[in-house]
Amino acid sequence: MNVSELISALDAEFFAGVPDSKLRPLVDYLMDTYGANGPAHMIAANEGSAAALAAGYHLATGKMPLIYLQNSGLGNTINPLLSLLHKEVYAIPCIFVIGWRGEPDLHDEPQHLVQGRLSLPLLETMGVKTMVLTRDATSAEVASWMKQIRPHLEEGGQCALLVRDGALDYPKRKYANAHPLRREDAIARILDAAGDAVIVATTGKTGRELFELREQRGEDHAHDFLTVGSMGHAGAIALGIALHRPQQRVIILDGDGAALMHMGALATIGAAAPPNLIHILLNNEAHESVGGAPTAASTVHFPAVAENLGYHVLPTAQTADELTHALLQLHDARALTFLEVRTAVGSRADLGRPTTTPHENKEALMETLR
Ligand SMILES: Cc1ncc(C[n+]2csc(CCOP(=O)(O)OP(=O)(O)O)c2C)c(N)n1
Repeated sequence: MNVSELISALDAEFFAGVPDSKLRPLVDYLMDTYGANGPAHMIAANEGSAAALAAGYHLATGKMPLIYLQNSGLGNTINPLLSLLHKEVYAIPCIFVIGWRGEPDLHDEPQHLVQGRLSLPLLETMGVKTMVLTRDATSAEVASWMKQIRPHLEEGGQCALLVRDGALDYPKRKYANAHPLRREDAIARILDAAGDAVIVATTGKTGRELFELREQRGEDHAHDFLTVGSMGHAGAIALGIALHRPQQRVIILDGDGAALMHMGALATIGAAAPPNLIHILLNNEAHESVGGAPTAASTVHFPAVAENLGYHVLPTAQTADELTHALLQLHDARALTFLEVRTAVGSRADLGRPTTTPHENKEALMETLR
């Protein structure tokens, strides 16, 4: 279904969400039509924040907002859904449009399987009336379903469209920035300098590139934690390791979208300040792994934030040479250190996926940490 037909059928005028690869047609349409930070469309730091933004829109206008997300982010919305939006609390009607990773009958990565299986029952348990949007669904069907559930929405209930693969169409938008350094090349240089450090990589293509680089270098994966799900939590995972293995150097390979998603973790890390922890932010100002739509990073000065939170901060690296220079300084770091690396938007078309399971990854890393 064409995205603009879907939006007319839903009769929505305000959109907030976190980008998702399955919802790329919707996100690209919203970017082309409204940009990312206007009154009609906001890309939020996390899905709970998108739901709260939507609540504010309803309070201001009385109208019904649309919140979009990948089902991985459903957990982030549960708190505002059940204690803010729900009809037994503030009764704020809204429409969720949810990209369905791990949908039944389609192959998907291990981190999506449980969430995929539970998405529909979870929504039903929370009282969210849900329609599964398939490839052959029509906008007339969506409009008639909306009519049917109108009493539920008028009472302050919520509804969701759970979007199956290929259900939405819109031409792909291209995203780019002015930075020359590819993320994969940055990770390769970081590996050259990492020695026996443990690396906690963020969700998405960073972990996939790390995995492939280890294979290319003939190295095992026993020093890496790939954080295949749980976007935004790599920093806190690394903090837990660093505090309890003080002799072990630990590197966080973070993304700007992920760092923003749970930015409070930076404060916790700064407060604990383990001297064996290095936080490297691969900042492409984009949610590159799910299509490339922007994050709020273009208006954030991460090094200044990190410095104020208690990190020792190295100069930002924008080129491969600057990165190599910064990594030399990291070698002697004896304090919690932050390094921002500016990277291009993009990745190899033939990038693979980890061939080991999350369980095997965990066991191997724990063996290293023992
Ligand atoms: C809670 C949650 N929301 C959304 C996603 C989908 N998702 C996976 S990677 C990603 C983008 C990550 O962006 P960033 O951290 O900037 O890294 P980049 O992909 O640009 O390297 C998103 C939105 C997810 N896995 N989990």
